[in-house]
Amino acid sequence: MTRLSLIPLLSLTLPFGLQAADAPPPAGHPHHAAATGATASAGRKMELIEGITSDDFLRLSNKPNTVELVIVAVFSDENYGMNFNGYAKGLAIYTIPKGWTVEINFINPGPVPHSLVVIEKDSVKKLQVPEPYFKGAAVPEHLKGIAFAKSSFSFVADEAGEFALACGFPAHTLNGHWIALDISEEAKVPTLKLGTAEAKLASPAKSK
Ligand SMILES: [Cu+2]
Repeated sequence: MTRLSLIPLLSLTLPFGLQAADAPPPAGHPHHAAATGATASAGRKMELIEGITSDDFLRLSNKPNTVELVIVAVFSDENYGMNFNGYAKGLAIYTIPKGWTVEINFINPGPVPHSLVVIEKDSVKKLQVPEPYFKGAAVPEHLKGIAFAKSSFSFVADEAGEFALACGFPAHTLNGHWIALDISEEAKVPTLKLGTAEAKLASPAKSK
C-alpha cells in the first residue's frame, strides 16, 4: 500500500473533532476534505433529524413571548461539519426581542461530539468557551459535547446584546462552529437570517 492510499483511511478513523483537541483543525485548508474524499456528514443517524426543515429552525411557541429553536450540528458538510443548521462563523443570525424566552432543541446526529452554549459574541475567539451567559443557556457538560443525541434547554433573554450560539467542544468555536444571536431592544418579532437571504419571521406555532 502506498502512503497516499492510507490518507483516506486515516481521515476516517481520526474525525476532525479529535484532532481539534490538540491543534486547530484544518480551517483554512479547503483542499483537505476534497483530497481525502471523506465528508463530515457521513455516518449521521438521519432518524434524529428526519423531517426537520428550515421552518423548524425558528418557531413561535404557543406560550406568549416564547420561541422554539431547532439547532442541528453537522446539518451539512459546511465547515467540515462544524455548522449549526448548515451555517458557521456567524453567517446565520437569530434576532430575538429582549425579554423573550428561548427554548432550544439541540440535535447532533453525527459521531463527533458537539454542543451548544450561549456566549458573548466576542468570546468566539477564545480556545475554551466560557460558561453560558444566561442562566441555563447551554446543554449539560457543554465542553464535552454529545454525539448521536438530542438535548433541550431554555433561557430568558433578559439582556440585549450580541451573542453567539456556540459549540463548547474544545477549539470548535474558534474554528467557526457558531452562529449569531442578537438580543434586541428594538426588534418586536423574532427573525432568522440564513446567509445572504432576507431575514425571515418566525414560523407560526405548531397547533396543539
Ligand atoms: Cu462543534
